Amino acid sequence: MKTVVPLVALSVAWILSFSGEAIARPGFHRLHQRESTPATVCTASTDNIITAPKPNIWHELSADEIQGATKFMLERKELNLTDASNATISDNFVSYVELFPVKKCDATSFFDANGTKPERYARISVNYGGLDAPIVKIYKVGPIPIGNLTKYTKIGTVPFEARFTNFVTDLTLWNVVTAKFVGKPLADAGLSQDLFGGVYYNDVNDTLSWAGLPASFDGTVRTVTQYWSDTLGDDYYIRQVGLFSEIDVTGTDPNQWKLNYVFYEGSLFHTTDEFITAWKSKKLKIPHKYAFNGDLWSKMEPAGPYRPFDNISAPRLAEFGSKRYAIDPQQRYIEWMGWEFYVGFIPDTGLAFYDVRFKGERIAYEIALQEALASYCGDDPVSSTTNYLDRHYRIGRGSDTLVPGYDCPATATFFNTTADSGKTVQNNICAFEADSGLPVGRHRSSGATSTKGMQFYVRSIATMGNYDYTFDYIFWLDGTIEIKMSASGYMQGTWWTKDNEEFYGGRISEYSMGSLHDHILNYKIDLDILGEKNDLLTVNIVTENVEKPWLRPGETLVQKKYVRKTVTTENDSFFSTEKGSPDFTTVLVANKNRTNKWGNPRAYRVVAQTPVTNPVKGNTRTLNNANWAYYPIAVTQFSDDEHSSSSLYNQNTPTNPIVDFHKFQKGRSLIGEDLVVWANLGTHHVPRAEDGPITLTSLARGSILITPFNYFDEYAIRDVRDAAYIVNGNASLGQAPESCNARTFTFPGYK
Ligand SMILES: [Cu+2]
Repeated sequence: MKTVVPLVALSVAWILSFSGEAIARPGFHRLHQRESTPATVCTASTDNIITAPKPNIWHELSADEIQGATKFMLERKELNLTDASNATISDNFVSYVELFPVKKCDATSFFDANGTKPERYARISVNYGGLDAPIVKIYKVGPIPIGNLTKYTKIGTVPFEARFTNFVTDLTLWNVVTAKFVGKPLADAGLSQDLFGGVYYNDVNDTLSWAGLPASFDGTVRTVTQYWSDTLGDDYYIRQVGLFSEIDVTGTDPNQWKLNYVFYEGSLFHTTDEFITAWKSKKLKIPHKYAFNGDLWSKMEPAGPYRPFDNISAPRLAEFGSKRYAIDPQQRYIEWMGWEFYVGFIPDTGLAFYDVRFKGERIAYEIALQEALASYCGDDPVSSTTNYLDRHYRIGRGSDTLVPGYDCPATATFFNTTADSGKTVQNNICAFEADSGLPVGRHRSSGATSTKGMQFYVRSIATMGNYDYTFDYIFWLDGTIEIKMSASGYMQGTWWTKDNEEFYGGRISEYSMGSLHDHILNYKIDLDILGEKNDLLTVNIVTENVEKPWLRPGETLVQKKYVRKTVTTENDSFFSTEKGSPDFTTVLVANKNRTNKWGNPRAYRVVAQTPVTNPVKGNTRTLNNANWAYYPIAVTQFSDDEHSSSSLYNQNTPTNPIVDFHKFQKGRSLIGEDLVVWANLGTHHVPRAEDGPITLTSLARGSILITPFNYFDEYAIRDVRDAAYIVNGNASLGQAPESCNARTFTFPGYK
């Protein structure tokens, strides 16, 4: 047996030049070689600050830009606007301000051809509640900052009842009418105390609460379908008491609003009087009454005996002297191990990535979440109609400050963002390098090779009411990008009944159950493989039954084989899971004019690793507003007019959506064109007791891989030095042992 000791002093590291101040952007190819020295202490590492090659033109609007654009609109007397801070539902006010998407040709001209920097514009929604026929108008305002050339242009309208819920102007009134229509009559009669163990008068002594989803089918009528819970805290999502109701809140005059119904244990009542009469008559079916028994099952305080060694702090990441990545914090630009990219943050969809390059070449112009569908079912008015399109609730706005050391490693670099309100949100993006714990490449024969599977993460976590979506964008050493979503937080539960559980979910507590639902998320992946002119190739696997000369007489060979195809138009580029749909396992965006050393077109492959699709067609809540959810992968020709597969307002316009993804399928050519891949990830969430109190990320997750396919001549990790390479007992080791507690090792097995 030979003993091999680490040869740290001989290892060579690529590290960044770092003076502690801003330096010119090194670029991966400009890094200089320097001998590394072993770290002897674990000191806090510092950020390597660089200057991005160009400004981040995709950066969300700053507070100054938002305030400037809003003030500009307020000063236009002809628009007749009220300051949003004083507005009521029947006023005209600015309800949303975001960056108007940058045109791709302007961006690439600026980045690639030294063109002028694109002007910035705002997209502004104005709620016109003060009109006889209320409406939401959308304006393009700019250029900003505001100057002599700034003007506003109306670019669209949204039906008023499809607007998103304003917590000041809308929710306050809904609380008032809910108490008037439901809470007070049921409490005054003593019914709510008897059946639900509490009361709701919309005051501080309330012991019941309600939550609900505003819904409209075409933006002309607006209803709030409500489930009722106790008021223990922010866990009301799974503490239902068995009461459901629906109010009609169409229009801007609360005096016109009305109760549609209350629903209890399978019985629907059009008035509370009907409900109270049935309750008093003792004819009401009451399988069980809700009574808060002090059980805090829905809280998350740790309890129970310690697991062995759990009194000891768990291992954590450490860095030695310097981080191995560099950032321009102002431009939110990052370089790591050959990767370079800009990070955007869109108020309604969160993290987005632009000009993503690997080893100097642009791989993607844009990678960004588009929409998140959570589609439920059930035997009650809420579960059966819940189809959240979370963009409506603004995923970016829901992404709050992260917990260092827990949400992200303590070594991470944290970034702030600016919300659409203009407020700075601290540390709600983190970026860090981490060891996946899995070698990205390894083999052992007479010797051994093992390359550490380091990964670079950019993460944010959005809490969309009950749910927490962790959004990860993971960059691999080999040129792969992994898009990953992991869900946690509270399920939207419902009142448990035996019948409901039989078909629609699983019981998780004495009173409540989780409802069967799907999470499906859509991403825009605008790949540019060695230029914008690309082709869509598929490699499908079929079986053949053939005769071969080496077989015995009469014997045939059954085996699989490739069918290679160039998809020529959008008629064949919407890949679904339905029978007869083309196989989407190997979808390539390729540059046919650029081949690798072996003659194959250089390409990237998009793999929908969790190809969950919406199994429901015809549901009125998802008629045409989430058509992307039927295709794990769809590919279209790029158009600035098809910037996104969804919109802020798709939630409440299922019959006439602002964006109908099916309209992207125009039959356009995909030959030598700029291609956009729209890919889904997701999970069918079949509720289990272990989803209580909160869902865990071990199961509730999905991912998409974007990975090189004949893009290189060989694997792209040969230049990675943090690897063990052992031949004939001689070890060449990378940076791995350079740690506070370097572990020497023996390598048995040689004769
Ligand atoms: Cu779920």
